[in-house]
Amino acid sequence: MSRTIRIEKKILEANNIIAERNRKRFAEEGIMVVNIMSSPGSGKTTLLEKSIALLSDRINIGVIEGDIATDKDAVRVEEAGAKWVTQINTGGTCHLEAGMIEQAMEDMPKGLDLLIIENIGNLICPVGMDLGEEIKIMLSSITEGMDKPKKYPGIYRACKVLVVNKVDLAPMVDVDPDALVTESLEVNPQLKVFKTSARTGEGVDDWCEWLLSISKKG
Ligand SMILES: Nc1nc2c(ncn2[C@@H]2O[C@H](COP(=O)(O)OP(=O)(O)O)[C@@H](O)[C@H]2O)c(=O)[nH]1
Ligand SMILES: [Mg+2]
Repeated sequence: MSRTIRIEKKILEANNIIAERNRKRFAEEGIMVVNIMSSPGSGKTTLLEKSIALLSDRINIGVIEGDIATDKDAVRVEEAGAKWVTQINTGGTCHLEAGMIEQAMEDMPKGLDLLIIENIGNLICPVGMDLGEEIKIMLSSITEGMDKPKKYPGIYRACKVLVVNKVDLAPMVDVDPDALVTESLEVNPQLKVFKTSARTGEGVDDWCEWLLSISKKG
């Protein structure tokens, strides 16, 4: 039992060393880096497509896509206008690690203002893995139900920002977006909150203004 804990600690320590190297490089190049986490299907890539389309003539956005398999998300954000995109396929690993980001950045061009990392869809495993990012963002779709903030408190506590997505589906799924925000704030009162529909575009302007404000040119 104690041996398992030691191994896990070692993995995290090794990850943290690389995360610090990544953080140093981001600071030297003046790139704002955000790490977006959520369940699979909550709308991360759709929100990114919409945001990149709105912001790509104002700032240079790079994206690192994390998935178990395929380059489908990389293709989507590239078509939306991202300046630089790399797809990581973990082959089964349920989270991104700092070493994967370091490797993905080998051909990263200079001059990016904002680097967005889309993590593997998972509410547990990515939480403890520092990638060297500045801000962790959580996307929560109202279709996941009201109980997720209390059931998965770790990810809500690790993040500075919460995006409640798919608000257009509120009447269909019987979840009040404002009530979900209240539940989330009970777990982490510090969360900065956006409510969006990546389908209709509701709330996406506010979210994009914030992305612009945190980016190098904001
Ligand atoms: N109705 C509705 N559907 C959405 C919204 N955002 C994403 N979707 C849909 O949800 C599905 C999963 O979206 P995707 O962006 O691939 O999720 P990801 O796995 O988190 O990257 C797709 O069918 C999207 O069209 C939204 O705000 N409203
Ligand atoms: Mg995706």
